[in-house]
Amino acid sequence: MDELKRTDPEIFKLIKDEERYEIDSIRLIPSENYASKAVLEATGSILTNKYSEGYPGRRYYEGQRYIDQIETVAIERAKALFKVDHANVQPYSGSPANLAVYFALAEPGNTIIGLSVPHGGHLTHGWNVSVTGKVWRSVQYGVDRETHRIDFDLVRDMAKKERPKIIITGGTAYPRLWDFAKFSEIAKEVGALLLADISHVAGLIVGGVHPDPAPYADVITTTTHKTLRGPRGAMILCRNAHADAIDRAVFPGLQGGPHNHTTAAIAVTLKEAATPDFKRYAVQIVRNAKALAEELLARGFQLVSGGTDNHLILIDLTSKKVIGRKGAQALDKAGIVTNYNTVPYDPRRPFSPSGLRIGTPAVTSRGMGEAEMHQIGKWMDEAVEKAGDDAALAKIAGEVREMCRKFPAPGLPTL
Ligand code: DSN
Repeated sequence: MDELKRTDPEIFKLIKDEERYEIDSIRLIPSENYASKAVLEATGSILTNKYSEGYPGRRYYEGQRYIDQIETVAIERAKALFKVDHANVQPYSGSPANLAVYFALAEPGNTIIGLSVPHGGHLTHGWNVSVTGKVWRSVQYGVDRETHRIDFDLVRDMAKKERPKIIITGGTAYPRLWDFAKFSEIAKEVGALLLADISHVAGLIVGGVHPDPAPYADVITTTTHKTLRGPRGAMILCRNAHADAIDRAVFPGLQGGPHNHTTAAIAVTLKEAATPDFKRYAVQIVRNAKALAEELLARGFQLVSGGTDNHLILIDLTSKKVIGRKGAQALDKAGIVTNYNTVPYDPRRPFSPSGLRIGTPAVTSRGMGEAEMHQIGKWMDEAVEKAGDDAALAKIAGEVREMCRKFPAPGLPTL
């Protein structure tokens, strides 16, 4: 980045500081990862110079001889990897992708049903502060108070009563598997379309360690940067019957020119995700999450739903007598990056909730395994215990740094 250093030393320095932070900390935010060098190179390429509104072979700008080929490669790889009829790789991120689906398949005021945010859903699944909860009539389901698992009786009763146009599965803080077959059964019973937002688990699906939504969902949305380990972007995958409506909703309905540098990086990501190495990584993400959950449970942490089946763990810190925000701040000082989060039926407010959300995709990308997860669980316990004792937290951060240097992160230099 010599030229950046010369042109804008201030931004250069901040990027280098962030780089050092990403190398020297244990990053447990379940939606983050380390994209490969190849993905970073495509993202930072000259493709950022191009405008190409439209789709391959149907553009509103001349000069698309290479862009058309790049987008076609990305589309074909997405179709093959996720076993779907149609792929749109242009959504700027997950939120616009979900918005495009509602815009394409439901009229304003039609009912949509999704998992509520305090129970692990996403803002764009119809939460009331999101445009998706204002333009469409949103009714939200939750998890069972005891088991913290999706309450399918509730979903079925709700669907029968509300007659939604779209039922949404998927979330951001649900540590269990999504039963797409069951959701599809309910959707069919009430004549609704099924949307599977697999943003968090796309990499696990590709790796064969999470059920596959393709046989059940009418439409699938996914970001490309979480377990899938690509650039910040998204895709909409669907059956042929919905292809035209989805494409029209993305462009010209909601977006202008696609971000071609991202499209190229998505293509690279999909190539990487089709390899045996990626499958091994996906299997290890789940093994690591289970090992970390086991260590935390043994140390008296209370886990929502009692554990995990996927890449993420939701901790209710109440048993440790620390609130989520304080816990996350102490952990950050100890070199362990997490995010505070609500837990189901949380008596506290979203800005200062009771929980912590963690996950294993990024540490798995660094090659860490079960032994390191047990060590991380030990450090987490110590750090939460020592919240407020900056010297003790700094000591843990030193140990964390030492371990991190032994596991070079993809896309980042070795120190
Ligand atoms: N904000 C993302 C997450 O952290 O899960 C979801 O969009």
